[in-house]
Amino acid sequence: MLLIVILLATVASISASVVKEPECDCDMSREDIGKWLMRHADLNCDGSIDLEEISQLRKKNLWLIERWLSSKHPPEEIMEHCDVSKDGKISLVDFNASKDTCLNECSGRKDFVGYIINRANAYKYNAGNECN
Ligand SMILES: [Ca+2]
Repeated sequence: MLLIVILLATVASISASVVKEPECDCDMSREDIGKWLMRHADLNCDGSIDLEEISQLRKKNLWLIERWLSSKHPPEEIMEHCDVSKDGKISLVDFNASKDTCLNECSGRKDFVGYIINRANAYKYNAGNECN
């Protein structure tokens, strides 16, 4: 009996320590965002996203006031959070491996989809230069 109580207490404490992300009603999964990035933001088709490509993505899709607001988070900061291999480029492997630091919050993913991806799709950002 004591063993069962200890087992249940252990299971309860493990369950309580697991923090689940609240439901995210984002239009795209993080995985789909990574695929979109590699398909549409990789301007030189080298299979990864560099500082210049991040800058272009912002410059072409954000309004002036939004670019000014986003300047609090320069491309170098994005690289710091998403470039796991630290080679100056965000590959799909980097993106998939950085789920705890790069677009890790629902609000960030929703903003990225709303401000960047939806607009880029609307006017066909990088149309005709898609690598895959
Ligand atoms: Ca690239």
